[in-house]
Amino acid sequence: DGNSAPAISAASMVVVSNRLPFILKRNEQTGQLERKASAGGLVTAVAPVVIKGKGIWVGWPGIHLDDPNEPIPESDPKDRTPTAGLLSKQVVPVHCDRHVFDQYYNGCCNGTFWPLFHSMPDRAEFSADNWRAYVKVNQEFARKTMEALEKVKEENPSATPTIWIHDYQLMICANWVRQAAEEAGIRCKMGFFLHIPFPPWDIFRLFPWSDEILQGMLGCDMVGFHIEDYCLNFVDCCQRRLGCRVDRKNLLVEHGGRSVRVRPLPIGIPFERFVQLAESANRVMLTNQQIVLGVDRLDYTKGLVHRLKAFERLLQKYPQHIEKVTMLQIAVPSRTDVREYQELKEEMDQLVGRINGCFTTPNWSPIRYIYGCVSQDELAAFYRDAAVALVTPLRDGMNLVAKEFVACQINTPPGVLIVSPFAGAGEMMHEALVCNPYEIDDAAEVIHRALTMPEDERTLRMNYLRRREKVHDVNYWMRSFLKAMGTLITEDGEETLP
Ligand code: GDG
Repeated sequence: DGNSAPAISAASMVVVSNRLPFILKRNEQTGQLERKASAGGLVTAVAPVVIKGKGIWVGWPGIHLDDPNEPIPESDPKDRTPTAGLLSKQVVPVHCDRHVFDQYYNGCCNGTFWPLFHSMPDRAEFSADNWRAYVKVNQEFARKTMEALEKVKEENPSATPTIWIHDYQLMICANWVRQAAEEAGIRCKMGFFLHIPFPPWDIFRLFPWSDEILQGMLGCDMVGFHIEDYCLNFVDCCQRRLGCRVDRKNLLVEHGGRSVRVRPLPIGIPFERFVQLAESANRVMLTNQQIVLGVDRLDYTKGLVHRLKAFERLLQKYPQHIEKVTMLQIAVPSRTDVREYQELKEEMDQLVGRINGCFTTPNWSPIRYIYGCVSQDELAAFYRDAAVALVTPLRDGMNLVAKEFVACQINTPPGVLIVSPFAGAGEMMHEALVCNPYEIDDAAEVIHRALTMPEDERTLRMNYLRRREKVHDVNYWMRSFLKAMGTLITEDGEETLP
């Protein structure tokens, strides 16, 4: 069962992320707060460890409350999601002023760090006001994390708590926690994981307060990234910006009299859960069509415009695919308050309209474009029944869609994965076809090759891809994090470090 708790645990873990693992909504009729589950792989893997080890999750509840002391509701008795067992006392919500939060989240996180860390500096805006808001919100998260730390310590005085801070929204949180914990005489271990790429020095140095970011991350004992390239970029920046002594071979950075470990920890997916979803989902009703599938948040890093143009080029160059192949693109609305995202939506609408207008016949349209979210069952069916998955971001930390697609490929013969070398996933999924999304002509060639690939080659490639993801699933990732922290508890007690 993909939803069951993994056989790993960590006592007193405090997870800190921008969002809580569920969001709060106010019921219009009753006026009561209710939990609304989020379905991501991260929550599936991490929530059971927090629940089992009597830990706490710190994060923004997705709503601005007039009374910040309004209690968090317990989960609904009918709730079967991974966070159902998370008691309200295991949740510490972070509240901020609406305006400051907007400057922090839409401004600094998504208007600056997101484009910059994806090596698109021209899209980044640098604002001292937004940076001040970022500092303020991180400080508030640190204060709440300290509260959580004191609570888990009370609950289990003999354990050494592990604090796990997530992602680019919280890069400068650690030092305040470290300081407060020292003053309170609480020993703890701190780890950080970045879900997006860490850029090379030449890009990173553009950020006016880059030194504070590095110092913030180095407040942890261990800093994790998806792949080694990002680790090396980080180590390089520490050396060049802060003058730290570094060890590139063992991935260590010396800072403030401590040695900080830097580790590649590629995230995985709940593999078995996706297999089960694919086994039970209904057939996709696009008879006699080869489906070329794309699934993304509507984000300029995902290369959606390039992808549509590549598909258009395919139809121009290889008209034999007309009426035989349909591109199905799901684009989930994302960050709709940010201008760049509104403009991208416009551009996509126009491009889909132009290509469909150009190629549509009385019986067929080349592109089915869904601007919205589909259920996980539907998603699994699309993954299963697609002939080709196009995972062609311009830049992507890892990309889980590539992994979910191969997990769901249970039909024989299977389909083909096309992946960009600029996604973390492209680094490890060696048996996929590789396609540089910037090169439209070549991308069209690669799609053609995928659509016409012999069955035995497809089977061979897919078998290898699936085997790797099955072993390196999200629980494996969770375990690797705890190992890297030296806080994994196995049946025979606490593991020590090499
Ligand atoms: C960040 C990094 C890194 C998508 N459409 C629907 C839907 N999804 C789900 C997918 C997948 C997730 O959203 C997207 O994950 P990605 O990894 O592709 O991308 P980001 O959101 O940018 O995530 C990324 C990740 O963090 C983890 O570290 O891999 O590089 O950018 O799980 O299944 N789910 C449903 N309906 C949809 O329409 N239910």
